[in-house]
Amino acid sequence: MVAARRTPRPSDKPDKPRPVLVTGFDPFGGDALNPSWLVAQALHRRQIGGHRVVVAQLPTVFGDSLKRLNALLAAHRPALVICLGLAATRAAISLERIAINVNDARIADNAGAQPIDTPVVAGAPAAYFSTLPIKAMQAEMNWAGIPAEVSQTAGTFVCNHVFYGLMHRLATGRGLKGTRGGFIHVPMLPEQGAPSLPLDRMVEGLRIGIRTALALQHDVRLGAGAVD
Ligand code: PCA
Repeated sequence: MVAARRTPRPSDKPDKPRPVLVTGFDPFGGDALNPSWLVAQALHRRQIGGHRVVVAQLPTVFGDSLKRLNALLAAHRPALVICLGLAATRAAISLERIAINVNDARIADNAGAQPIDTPVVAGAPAAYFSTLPIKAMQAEMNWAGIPAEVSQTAGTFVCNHVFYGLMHRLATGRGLKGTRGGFIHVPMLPEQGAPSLPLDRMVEGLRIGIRTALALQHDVRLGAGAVD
């Protein structure tokens, strides 16, 4: 007797590694460009640690930025999510430790909104920690000669808004079990002023950071605290 052929099921396919999602923002506050988007673009379609990088731009707008991010999370179901933004006063790649549940805008966003002391998600926890191995990522970037630091605040503008919304969705959203993520601020480009970092060093720093995050499920114990 010939054994009946079993109909192939989707689960028979060898698991394709889920992608890494990297986002950057459009220019804001009168700037002509936003290096966070240039860094993201430079990483598009790269293979890092066996995963393909997909990138997308978020608008520097409260609310709309998170709608776009949530749609991207649903579409890609990434293994890892890194949202990038510009922090013009910083000299190093800033690995953000914590997202807080507040919007308090010193300047208007790109749609003219300037919320003051509103929650990102009403009734949700006060804060979430990044689930990226930020200490290990900092160490690996520094060993490669790229300035990087752990940052204790992502501010209270659209970057923190997106960071908080991302972490809340990863903590509570369906189909995102095991997805880790966080936020990284990058400095200005040399042509924008000082302090700054050249684009190729930011891109290399991110490549190293992504590789490290994919390789390590848990962070290493290294001091990177701040006294003030
Ligand atoms: N930086 C801003 C928002 C967009 C960006 O690139 C921030 O740090 O909040």
